[in-house]
Parts: sequence; C-alpha cells; structure tokens
Amino acid sequence: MASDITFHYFHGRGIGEPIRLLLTVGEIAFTDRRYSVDEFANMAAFKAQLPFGQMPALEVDGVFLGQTDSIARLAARLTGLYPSDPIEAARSDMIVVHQAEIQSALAKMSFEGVPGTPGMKMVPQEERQKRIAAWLETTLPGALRRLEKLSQEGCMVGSQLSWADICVFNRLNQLLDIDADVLHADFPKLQAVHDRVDALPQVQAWIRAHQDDYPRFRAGGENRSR
Ligand SMILES: N[C@@H](CCC(=O)N[C@@H](CS)C(=O)NCC(=O)O)C(=O)O
Repeated sequence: MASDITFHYFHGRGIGEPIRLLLTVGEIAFTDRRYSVDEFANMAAFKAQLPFGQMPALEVDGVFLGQTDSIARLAARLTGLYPSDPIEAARSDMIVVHQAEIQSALAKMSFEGVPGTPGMKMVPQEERQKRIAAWLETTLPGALRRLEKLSQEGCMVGSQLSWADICVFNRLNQLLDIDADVLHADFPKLQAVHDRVDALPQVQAWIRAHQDDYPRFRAGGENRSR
C-alpha cells in the first residue's frame, strides 16, 4: 500500500473532486494540495513532472500520475471501491465515462479555452444560462434516464458501493447545484444513490470541512439532497 499520497489540483471541485471523495471515503490519508490558476501557470518545473503537464495529478510515493479517469480508477482500487468482477468492473467503467461526458458537455457550454489556464474565459452569463437551460430540457433527461435504467437499488453496479456511486454522486451534486429539481420523481434510483453516498459519515465530514466547494450544502444542510 502506498504510504505518501498527494493530490494536486486547482481550488474547487472541478474534475478532481471524485478523486478526493474516493480517497476520503476509503479513509486513505492524502495531502490535498490546491493551486490557483496563476500559481500553476508559473510552476514550469512542477508542470514538467506531470505526465501530461496538466492536473489533476496524483503523486504516489514520488511517482506522478495523470488523467482523471486513470487516477480515479487507481483511487478506487486502493480503497476497495473498484469491482473485482470483470463485468461489474466494465459496467462501473462505462458509468464513470458516461457521467464524465455530462461534465464535459457542461464545461463546453461554460468555458472558452482550457479550464485552469490564464487565457480561459467564461462564456458570458446570459449565453451560458441559455445554452444550459436548453441542454437541461433536451439532452440531460435522456442521459439521466440511461443511468437510472442501469442503477440497482441504492448503488450503480452490483450490490456494493463502488467508485461509480461516488462519481455519480459528484455529478448529481453538480447538476443539483444548477437545478435543484433535476432528479424530480423520474429518477428515484439515482436519488437513492445520491442519498446513500451523501449519508456516508466520511462524505458528510468532507462536505462540512469544504463548504466553499458545496454552496448548496451550506446553512445547516437543509437543502442537502433535493
Ligand atoms: N484529460 C485530462 C484533462 C486535464 C485538464 O484539462 N486539466 C486542466 C484543469 S481541469 C488543466 O490542468 N489546465 C491547466 C493547463 O492545461 O495548463 C484529464 O482528464 O485529467
């Protein structure tokens, strides 16, 4: 088992949060090193150590690993949250890719340029809201229906908590931040997955400790799930 783990990423949840959550749920100690965009832009020597020059990056006993999907899968393996059955593993992989595509679609509607670079611009608010509102109506319901159909009772794959649940929880959080009614009555299984992960004591403690990243969960948590 690795002894010294540092997670390198920007402030905020971004694409890195599932990795933080996985390590947290698995109770693996790690240093959560966060950077500002300007700080990272000026760290040529550090960037040169990153396999693809970008974050998130996981440093495990001095070895740097890149690519969100690969790091999240490693975190899932380290924490016992990666299914051992090959078919269940593949089902968890496809679900994780699917929820990441939802994030990429939102990022495309929200940013111009590469997120985390000084040249990046937000799409003007009015235009962004217009694009996202249309996508919420036309595209997202189908994407959520497919996830709902795949989910079991309280988890996405098999009968045990897996990294797919953590990644889906994180994505649903992002969607609920945008539209608190996004799950409404049509997605009871996804709601159950969300609520199961939300109820984990490690997740509750993490959210309490990082309220700036979880605005919807502030003020005593009365707005936590729905
Ligand atoms: N395919 C990569 C994309 C990583 C990526 O785009 N990282 C951005 C932040 S979300 C970044 O490091 N931006 C700063 C830069 O490119 O210099 C992954 O999934 O990890």
